Order: sequence, then C-alpha cells, then structure tokens
Amino acid sequence: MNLSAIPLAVRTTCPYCGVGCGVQATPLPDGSIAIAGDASHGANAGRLCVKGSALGETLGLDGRLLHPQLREGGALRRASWDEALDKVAGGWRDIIAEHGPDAVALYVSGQLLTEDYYIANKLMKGYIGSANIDTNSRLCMSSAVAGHKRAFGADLVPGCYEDLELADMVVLVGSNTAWCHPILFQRIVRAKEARPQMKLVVIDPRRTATCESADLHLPVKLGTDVWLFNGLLCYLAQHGVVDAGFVAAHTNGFDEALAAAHVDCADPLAVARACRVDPRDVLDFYAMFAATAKVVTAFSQGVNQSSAGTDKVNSIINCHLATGRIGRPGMGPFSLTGQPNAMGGREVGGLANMLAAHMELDRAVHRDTVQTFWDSPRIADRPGLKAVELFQAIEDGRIKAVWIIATNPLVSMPDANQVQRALEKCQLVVVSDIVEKTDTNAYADVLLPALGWGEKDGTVTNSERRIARQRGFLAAPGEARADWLALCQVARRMGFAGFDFAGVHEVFDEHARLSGYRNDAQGSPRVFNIAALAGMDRRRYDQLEPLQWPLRADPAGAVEGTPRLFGDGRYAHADGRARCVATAPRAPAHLPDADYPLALNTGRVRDQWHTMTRTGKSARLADHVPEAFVDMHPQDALLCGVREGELARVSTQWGAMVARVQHGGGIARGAVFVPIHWSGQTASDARVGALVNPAVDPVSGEPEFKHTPVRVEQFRVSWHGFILSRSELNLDSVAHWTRIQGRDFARYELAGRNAIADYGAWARQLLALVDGEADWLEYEDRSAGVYRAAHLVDGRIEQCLFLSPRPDLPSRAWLAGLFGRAGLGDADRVGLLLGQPVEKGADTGPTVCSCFGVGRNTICEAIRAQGLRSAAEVTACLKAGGNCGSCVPEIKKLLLDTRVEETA
Ligand SMILES: Nc1nc2c(c(=O)[nH]1)N[C@H]1C(S)=C(S)[C@@H](COP(=O)(O)OP(=O)(O)OC[C@H]3O[C@@H](n4cnc5c(=O)[nH]c(N)nc54)[C@H](O)[C@@H]3O)O[C@H]1N2
Ligand SMILES: Nc1nc2c(c(=O)[nH]1)N[C@H]1C(S)=C(S)[C@@H](COP(=O)(O)OP(=O)(O)OC[C@H]3O[C@@H](n4cnc5c(=O)[nH]c(N)nc54)[C@H](O)[C@@H]3O)O[C@H]1N2
Ligand code: SF4
Ligand SMILES: [Mo]
Repeated sequence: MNLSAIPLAVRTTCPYCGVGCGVQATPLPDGSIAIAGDASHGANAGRLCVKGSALGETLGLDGRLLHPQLREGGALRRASWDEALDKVAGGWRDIIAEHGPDAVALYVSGQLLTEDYYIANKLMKGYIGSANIDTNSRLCMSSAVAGHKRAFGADLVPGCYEDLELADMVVLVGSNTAWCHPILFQRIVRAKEARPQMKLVVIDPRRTATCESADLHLPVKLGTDVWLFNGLLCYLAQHGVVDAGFVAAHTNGFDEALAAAHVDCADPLAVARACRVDPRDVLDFYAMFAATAKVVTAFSQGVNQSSAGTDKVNSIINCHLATGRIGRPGMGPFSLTGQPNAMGGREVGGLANMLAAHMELDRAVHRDTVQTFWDSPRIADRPGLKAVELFQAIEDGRIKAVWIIATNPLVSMPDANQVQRALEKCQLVVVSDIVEKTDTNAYADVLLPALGWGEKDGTVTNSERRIARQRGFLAAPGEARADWLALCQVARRMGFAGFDFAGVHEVFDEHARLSGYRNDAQGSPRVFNIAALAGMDRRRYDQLEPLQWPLRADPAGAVEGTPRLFGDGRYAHADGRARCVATAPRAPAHLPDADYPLALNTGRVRDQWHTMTRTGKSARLADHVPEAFVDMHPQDALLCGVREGELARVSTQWGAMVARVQHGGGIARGAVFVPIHWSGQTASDARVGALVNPAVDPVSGEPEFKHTPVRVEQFRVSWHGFILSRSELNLDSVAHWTRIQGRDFARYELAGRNAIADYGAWARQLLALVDGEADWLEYEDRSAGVYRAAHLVDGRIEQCLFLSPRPDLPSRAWLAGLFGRAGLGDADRVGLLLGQPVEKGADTGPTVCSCFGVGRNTICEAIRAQGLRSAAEVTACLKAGGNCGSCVPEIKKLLLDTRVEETA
C-alpha cells in the first residue's frame, strides 16, 4: 500500500469565534481541503458550526494579497519585501527621531496569534518605548477586562465551558449565543435536553435565535442591564439569599455596592419600568436566580459595547460574589470572548493600558520585571491611546504613522468616516492583511501580505483560557509572510536586538518564560503562569495539546491545566479579596430626539464573520442573509414611511447607509438592528460603522456600538433588480448595489433612480456584453416596467438580469440552481422569460440550512405536507439541521410560524 497516498489530517483550531473549536484539516489529492471537527478537542468534541464547516471554501487564492505593495504617485505598485520593510522601518525611525515615540502606533487584532501579538507588544512597549499599541479587542472585550480587573484584581475568567453544562440555570446577557458561539450554545441546549429542569434565561432587546430555546426571555430596553442586575442584587439581599459568610471572608465593598443599587433599583416594579419589561418576568427571573445555587451568567457584546459596559460587567459579577456563586462547578460569571485569540492578546498585554504577561503598566515593579526580562532599552511608562482616541490622534496629527494588522478599522470602528479622514491625513499608513482589497487597504501607503489560516503557525487561547495550536497545512502563497516575522524584520531594521527567533516556537518559549519570571517575588503571584511550557523545542511545540492556564508541571514533568479559578476563595487583589463594585444605572451617551427618534443596535448574523473577507468567499454561507438589512418594528416602519422588502436610508448624526427594511427580528418599538458585515467591497453604501457614535465607556474605552440615535426614511428608487453573473461586474453607475458570492456566479442586488429608455441596450452595457451575436433571451413589459434578460453561452446560462418597479422579483434560489446545469432545457428558457419556474417545487426559497442547502420553502412544504412536529422530524425528513445544528433555532421558528399560518 502506498502510505503517502493516504491524506494526513492536521489538527488545528478554528480561526473564527472564541469558542475555539478543534478542527481536522485534511489536504486532499485534488488540492481541496476536507474540514471536520476534532473529536479529541475539549471545546467542541468533534462538532463544528456552519462557519467552521465551510472553512475549506474560504481558502482559495482569489483576492489574496500575495506581494508587498507601495504607494507611488497615488497608486499602489508591487514591491519587494526588502523595499517595503525598509520603507516601514525608515519611516518609523525618522518620525520617532523628529516627533518622539508617541508619534507612531500599532493597531492590531484579536485574530492575531499569540506569538504575533507578543512581538508587536514587545516592539512597541519595550523598544520604541510607547504604549501606543491598541487592538480591535478594545471594541470587543475591554469592558470585560476592566470589569474583571476591578472585581478580581486581574483579567481572569473564573470558569470553563463545562460549567455551562453543569449549571441548573444559565443566564445569557447581551449574547446571541446561538449564532455567535454556536457550538457552546449547542452544548447548553444538549445539557438542557438531558436535564429539562435546567433553566435558560436570555436577556436581549431582540428576540434572537438564542431565545427559541429559552425558558424566559427578558427583552430589556437597550442599555438598561445595570438596572436589572442592581435590582437583582437588592432582591437577593431582601430575600436572604446573600451568602454573608462568603461576602465577609472573601469580598470588600458589598455594603457600598448594595447601597448604590438601592438608590434606584430596590423596587422590582421600578426596575421593570426602566427596563420596559413585564414586571412578572423580572420577578420570575429574580426568583429563579435566588432559588438556584448553580447559576452561570454568560455575557457578550450587549454588555461590553456600551458607555456603561464596565459597570454592566460589575453589576453582574456583584450578584455572583454576593451569593458566593463563583469558582465552583456550574456557577460563575462568564465573559464569552468574541475573536479566536481575544484571550491570547490579553495574555501578552496587547491593549494600550496593559503590559505583557498580565502585568500592569502603572506598577513600577512590573515595568522593571518586563524590561529586565526583555533586556530592552526602554519600557513604556504610561498608557497609550485607546482605539477611538488613537484614530483621533492620527486625524489631528499627533500620530504620524500607523501600522494596522489583521483588522479592518474603516469598517469596524465607530464613526468610521473619522477613521477614513484620519488615514487620509496620516503620513505613513502600513496595513498587513491577507486580502488585497479592503476598505482600509485603500488608504495604505505600504501593504504587507500576511499568512492566513491554514498557512500560519502558532497558538490561540479561547474563552475558557484554553491554549491551543493553530497549525499550518498549506504552503505560503506568493510572498506572504507570518505577521510576527514581518514585525521582527522591521524591528531589526530599526536596530533593535531581541527580535532574532529561529521559529515561532521560540517566540512562544519567550512568552512562556516571561509569565513565570519573578512570578512570586512581588507578594502576590500572577495567576497567568504558563512557565511549565517553557523550553519546548519545535517538535514538542508542534505536539502541544490544548491546555487551560494557569499551568503546573507535576514532579514527573507532565503539564496540568486549571479549568476553574478562585476555588480557594483567593483573588488577585493584594489582599486576596474580590471587590463588589458600586454601580449606578445611567442612560446611553446619546439619546434619541426628534431628528433621530430611534436607537440603532448593531451586531452579527449567523453565517458571516465581521467584514466578510473570508466568509464572503463561501457560496454556502452567502444565502442565509444576502444583504444588509434594517430590522424594525412594523409600527415604527409605518411611522417612518418605509415598507418591508424596500430599501431605506438609515442615518445618524455621524453617517448614513442604505439597507433593506425587514421585520421579524423580534425588535421592540423604538429600536432598529443593522448587521455589521457589509463594507465598500460588498455594497455601494452599507457600512454601518459610519453611523455609530464614538462615545466610549469611561473605564474601558469600549465604544457604544449598540446604541446610536438614528433616523430611517424611504430610499426612493424607480426600479429594483438583480443580476446573477459568472463574470464580475462594475455597477458603480447604479444608485444602490450589493454583491454576494454564489456557487458559480456573483449575485448583485440592485436599485436605481435612472429612467431607462432602452432596456436591452442598458442591460447589455451593465452586463458588459460585447458580443452582438450572443444567445440573448429577453422579455419586456414597458407599461409595467418589467424586464427580464438572460445571456446563454453554448446553451448554458452565463448571466441573467431582472427588473421591476417593486422589489417583488423572481426567486434567486431557483435561478441559482440553473447556474449549476450544463445546459438549459426548453422549460427553463420559458421559466426565465416568465420569471418563475415552470416545474413545481423548483423554488426552494432562501437558504435556512447552509450545510445541506435546504431552503425555507422546502422546509415549510414538508412541515405542511407531512405534518412534521419537531426539528428532529424535519432533520429526519430533509437532513436540514442535521450537521452543524446552527439552523435548528430557525427550523423551530418555521415550525411555529407554519402552524400559526395553518390555524389562522
Ligand atoms: N456568526 C458570527 N459569529 C461571531 C462573530 C461574527 O462576526 N459572526 N464575531 C465574533 C465576535 S468578535 C464577537 S465579539 C462575538 C459577539 O457575540 P454577541 O455579543 O453574541 O453578538 P452581537 O450580535 O454583537 O450582540 C449580541 C446581542 O446583544 C444584544 N444587545 C444590544 N444591546 C443590548 C443591551 O443593552 N443589553 C442586552 N442585554 N443586550 C443587548 C443585541 O440585540 C444582540 O442580539 O461573536 C463572535 N462570533
Ligand atoms: N457597528 C459595530 N461595529 C463593530 C462591532 C459591533 O458589534 N457593531 N463589533 C466590534 C468587534 S467585537 C470586533 S471584534 C470588530 C471586528 O472587526 P475587524 O477586526 O475589523 O473585522 P475583520 O473582518 O475580522 O478584520 C480582520 C482583517 O484581517 C484580515 N486577516 C485575516 N487573517 C489575517 C492574518 O492572519 N493576518 C493579517 N495580517 N490579516 C488577517 C482579514 O482579511 C480582515 O481584513 O468589529 C467591531 N465593530
Ligand atoms: S463555534 Fe463555529 S466559529 Fe466558533 S470556533 Fe467553533 S466552529 Fe469556529
Ligand atoms: Mo469581537
């Protein structure tokens, strides 16, 4: 047998969310990569969600940045690495010489590997001597970090995933776990199925997919969480549930926190009024929490991304400290981290106000420890600028050079037009990315091609402190290089010693050693300690199994992890006690008024990752939500003069965009929800970051992404349309367009203001059709304003275009099916002209199950025709929901809706 013919699976870690699932990637002989869950990985035990399952479809080299580029005379041109690195190092040296170290900045990302992050931080804080390095984790986890530090004395997540299964009650606050941490959510749902007495409470202004499995949903008004949790603290005190022994032995500040909560929140009815929820639901929640010892309260961006984010975090932690429900199995507050390496970034001190290895920038003894260990010429001695301030400093000229790595701030920052202005003015903008065209790259003076997932090597740490390897299984494409290497090469060119590493394992080794360096000498040992992994050679590093820090080596040298912290009641404050923090509820920074009467909430959808540079490549992931939408209550829509399915202009004091109006997202009156994923690459005008106000939390500096006063009004157009095309098109002449990837084509949704005199000529021009003899099918009803055209090549469909004055256009799912055919039959041609399939059942509807490509119509028809009663029956019948399970909440909703329709 030829052993070399057997494909070898590489065990690695998913590059998306903070669940940190283990992945088995198997390069196949045809060049494709088979992706499967790693059954031996503690986070996911073999399961993957839809984004993880589709990883193999995102690895193609189309659109990749493969060579360094330099801006010259306005345009970018290809350059050698030497030239590019010289330009960066020389530029930085000159700017620092003239304006000092604070005139340069790094803006990095929780999607870097720990080793990349370690080097970036070392360069900036130890060698350049400035702390002007911040990261997109500022936009994500910084309120949790600040809350942890206030409560525990260090940024420590007490529990682990298993606690969510062991709990008798799980409270999800500001977290759409079903869509954003799907595998963790499935673990909760499975635990609940096994123990139906386990309760799930969801606290979210929207009725999200996560709510489909909840026993209780509290649709609190945006921004009112401190009211709710302060009210809970009062209730616990009023009902004798406070664990006085624990509070006395292990905490400080309880009385002050309770007194502060009492001011506004002693009466659950007042709390219910402030949160705009049914008082009975508030009381139910409080009673359930009071009666259940094993409670986990898990939270995410609905908590963190707020001008009161840090107080929200502490108001939650207070309730766990008051009841002593922390540090034991099945209980505790739990921050769900967003990015794959949000936690690793915190370990290396990637934020502007931190030092490496969980040490503090404002403690002289820590600065000395780090500088001595690094043997570095300098050490930053005061905090650098946090993300929002950092881009303001670029705009006003205090910062003259910025190097952006693995993040797309022109899309993801609040007041994103300000970021655009800042980068336009900045003397030297360096961007390291894996794709060539992003909104941010458009402002780069130097573009550096990075290795992407599957190519790069290193470690990441997930939400439960589990360090795991990402392993490369693909060759470096073009001239792409690892981010840590590019950083070291610039550092060396700037004349700094301390950046010579034979490989990424040596970077990890240094990081591990630093965590143990002088680690008990300063009175309170630092909890973050992974020194047990120091000294690994390349082979041992490659074999590293997932481990939860802090780590210990047993006498035989075996390394053991720690699933839970604080079991001994000791915290990281100098006195070993945790802090209850007094918090007072306050309103968001900017309130709706007559001009901007609604509140804009922003967040994620199930099948896309952030600015879509990777998930956007997968056709399987494209269909679930094909374009930007503004979800709103039907009555608000009526008042704004907009209708479901039509386009609306959504604007705030900071910026504007266009999105399709949608109901059904379970939104209360007064608020709207817009997804974050669209950029200038995927739509003419759908970058929601431009609308978001730049207010930040005073402690953490995290932006208020979930609350901006907004106005929604009609976006007037004279026609709607769409194109499916095998070739890429330029649609800049159209008032509104959005692009999404199909299996063998690109799909463009369009809307226009222009009057079209000659449909045929106009369509051919839009489709860039030059061949006058092309096989062209056309239907025109001028009086109705309806037009349909298709371009065929050798009997196969090449492009099609549909126009109507209203958005009631033919089914894209049916047409997408035609692109998969070798040739079109007569019935298909007739269908194209009719604008609907001739065959029954050919229109499967928008995709619900992305894994098996099962559409909404197919599911609803099966529910009706076969009387299906449960998601399990739908799966048995259609496979839908049977792979990753991400769509099960939606199938449950369809079951409900279809039955409601029947009885109506
Ligand atoms: N599919 C997908 N998954 C992802 C990502 C992705 O891009 N796509 N990104 C990852 C990253 S980096 C992150 S940070 C996480 C984010 O994960 P989540 O935080 O779960 O996601 P979001 O959609 O940003 O926001 C969560 C919810 O907060 C609610 N919310 C808004 N305001 C409030 C409030 O005042 N109080 C409460 N209680 N709730 C509120 C919103 O309605 C929303 O449903 O997801 C990770 N996972
Ligand atoms: N309105 C609104 N805005 C938000 C949020 C919100 O809820 N609402 N959430 C915020 C949050 S929590 C987050 S985490 C951010 C995320 O926002 P971003 O970090 O800006 O989003 P990404 O699309 O993940 O950007 C990652 C970039 O790095 C590139 N990349 C991928 N891998 C690598 C690599 O290995 N090396 C390098 N050099 N580049 C790589 C990708 O192509 C992409 O361009 O968005 C924030 N912005
Ligand atoms: S839940 Fe999905 S996106 Fe998150 S790590 Fe697991 S497979 Fe990746
Ligand atoms: Mo995030």
